[in-house]
Amino acid sequence: MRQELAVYLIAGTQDVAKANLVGFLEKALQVGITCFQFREKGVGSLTERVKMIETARKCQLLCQSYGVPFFVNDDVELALMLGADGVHVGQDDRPIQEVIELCGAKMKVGLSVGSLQEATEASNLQGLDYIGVGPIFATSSKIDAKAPVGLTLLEEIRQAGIECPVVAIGGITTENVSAVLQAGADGVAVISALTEAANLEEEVAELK
Ligand code: TZP
Ligand code: MG
Repeated sequence: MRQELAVYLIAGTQDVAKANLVGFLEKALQVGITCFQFREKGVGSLTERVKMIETARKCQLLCQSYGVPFFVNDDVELALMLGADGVHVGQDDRPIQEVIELCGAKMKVGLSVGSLQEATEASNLQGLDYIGVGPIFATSSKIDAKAPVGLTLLEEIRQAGIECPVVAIGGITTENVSAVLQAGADGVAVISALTEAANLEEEVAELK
């Protein structure tokens, strides 16, 4: 799992130019993203379920053709229906124990944490494949994002001896990625660094 977390793209229709998620994802796969999470959420996201499922399926097929894991954000039903490679949930989504029971045998499971306590609890769960730690820095890609936790939380997690795979999220750019990895993350999950990149190929290379 650790290597797949290196450059983890999260995106939905709302995040990409001209609402062309599938086109954007294909470019990102061509230049070497290592994981993808389908996250249709917020203003500008697809509202029709049929369209949403159709788009998710196209993204999944693309990911399969590049050998890159396809994760679904929040929507356990969709992840199971598609036979996704993984599902990612937050602290306020379906209880993680339930998600592991439903999905754990079939796919990878990731959980967001925003404190040392949440990270400790997560590390004691059987069947959890990685934690997403953040938001590390301020982000404008998630309206209800909590206050940034900074690099210190990553350091504290590793100092506490928590060894599970960690992907850092929130405000990560080519400017701060080396500090983020230095602080203990195995990889970085990003929206805007890639969806707003002037040169996608260079951006992915610099995030690695
Ligand atoms: N969860 C915590 S921060 C965030 C999510 C989905 C948004 C990350 O977006 P960006 O543009 O990489 O800061
Ligand atoms: Mg969520």
